[in-house]
Amino acid sequence: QDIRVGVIGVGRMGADHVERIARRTKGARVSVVSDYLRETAEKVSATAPGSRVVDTWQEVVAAEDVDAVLIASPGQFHREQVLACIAAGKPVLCEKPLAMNPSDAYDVVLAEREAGHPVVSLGFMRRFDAGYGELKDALEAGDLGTPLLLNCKHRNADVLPGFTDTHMVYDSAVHEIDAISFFLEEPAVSVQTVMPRSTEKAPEGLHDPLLFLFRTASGTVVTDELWVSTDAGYEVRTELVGSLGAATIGQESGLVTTQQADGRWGGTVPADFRPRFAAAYDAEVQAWIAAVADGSNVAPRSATAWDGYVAAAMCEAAEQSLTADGPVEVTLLEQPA
Ligand code: ISE
Repeated sequence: QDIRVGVIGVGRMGADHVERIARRTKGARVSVVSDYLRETAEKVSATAPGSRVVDTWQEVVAAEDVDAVLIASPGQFHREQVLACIAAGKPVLCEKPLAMNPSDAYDVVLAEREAGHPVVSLGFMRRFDAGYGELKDALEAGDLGTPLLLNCKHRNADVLPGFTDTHMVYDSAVHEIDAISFFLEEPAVSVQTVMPRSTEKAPEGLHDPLLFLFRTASGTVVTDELWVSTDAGYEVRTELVGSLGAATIGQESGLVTTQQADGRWGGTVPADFRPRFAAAYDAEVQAWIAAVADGSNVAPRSATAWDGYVAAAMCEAAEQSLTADGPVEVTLLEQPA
């Protein structure tokens, strides 16, 4: 019996997930979709045979033909929608971020705690990227020794209109912020912003590029260089410098060609996160469906509601550090038992 998935929000990311579940995910199908633009929902539903459209996200959560919910709406709606899934007892995979502030994220942690069993998976897809997995394995095996530095670069060709410094933190840097939890298994205790002058292509309200410096309690330093209006393409590189050696992932490794005509040598850069992390998204959703099917609801290595809260707490400090003189402390509430 296939897991029937209801999808809330079928813009760029949600439509990509619908296509994935309809075509490639084993043991699942899309049963219901909604979007604040009904027309968009209808278009996307037409690509997933057997799915139907409803007007509101509440109807997706309540639908009898929905066993599990995938949320791909904008971040500011996540708290309310995830809380509704918990209340309905339906496993949910929510796209990052869990919330746009730590207090909203903590509400989700507490509600899941009340429910008494795991319900919430958080869509930090990089945890399912092959390179991320290899680096994690190398760290766990002790091959790299003690982590000293984690150097991250995150570049986008462009961003949607209205993208501000706050989005840079909660939408973009949040990926590296989760990488801190994933690789180092401890949150940052402080964060500092370093602001180079901005590119002339930076949209209004955005400092671009931006550099964040994080420090963990045990003394690892994390550098996160963000540049989201490169015009070039999507690039994510991560280097872990350990006491026994350094390891780098995310180097472009696709087809490299020699262009005889103009004397160029090289490859291409993916346009955005969909092609770059296609395999990671596939693996993430497949692992989630397997976890829903076996009743554990949250796949091994998946980010949890707690990871989402910790990320939000680090994001809050990162956002404050945009206008602070020195490092800003990260404060964390206690993890409920
Ligand atoms: C977007 O929301 C993502 O999640 C992408 O991975 C990131 O590169 C981009 O900057 C965000 O806006």
